[in-house]
Amino acid sequence: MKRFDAIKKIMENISNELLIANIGFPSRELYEICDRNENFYMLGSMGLASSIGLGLALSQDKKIIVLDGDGSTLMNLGSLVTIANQNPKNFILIVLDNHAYGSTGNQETYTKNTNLLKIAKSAGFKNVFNYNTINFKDLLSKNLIESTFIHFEIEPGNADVGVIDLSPDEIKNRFIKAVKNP
Ligand SMILES: Cc1ncc(C[n+]2csc(CCOP(=O)(O)OP(=O)(O)O)c2C)c(N)n1
Repeated sequence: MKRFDAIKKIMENISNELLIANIGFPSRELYEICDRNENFYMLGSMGLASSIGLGLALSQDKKIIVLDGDGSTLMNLGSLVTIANQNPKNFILIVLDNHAYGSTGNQETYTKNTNLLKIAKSAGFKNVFNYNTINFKDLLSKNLIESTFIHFEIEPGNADVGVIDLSPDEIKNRFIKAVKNP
């Protein structure tokens, strides 16, 4: 399964959760599949989707889902340690691991040898799952009491989707409204 279908599967189960999407094709594919005010398309800062998600999780009660890439997770591994230790219960990090820097041409990352699921466990995440062995819908409906890391192994490949035709300000402002919306 490629990223596009993986995001589609995830979105079939989403209701009012706030979602932070990684830079590049993850955001573009999400925009094509299911644009909504609750999506924050992170445009510039590779590696920082999980940090942005953590800040949001700590500052309000809504559930946060971060869709990150393996390359970006590797770029900011320290964020896993910070999240696991802060441990907000309303935080779910899903790493779409295509073993590649997909958005810039599928150059291989090191996750063929380096196991992000084991790293998340070692960082201290209590809830660590392989997406293919869980029922994501059930997980979302549960009242989790700790932060969650989900490893979703996928094949490399970007869908033929357009760019996001929202300005950075539009993305930010409508997302802030969605965060504040009771
Ligand atoms: C600091 C920094 N380095 C490089 C880039 C260029 N860049 C944008 S997306 C990307 C690849 C991201 O790969 P990954 O996180 O694995 O996600 P994928 O695109 O494979 O879903 C790169 C290298 C950037 N935006 N910022």
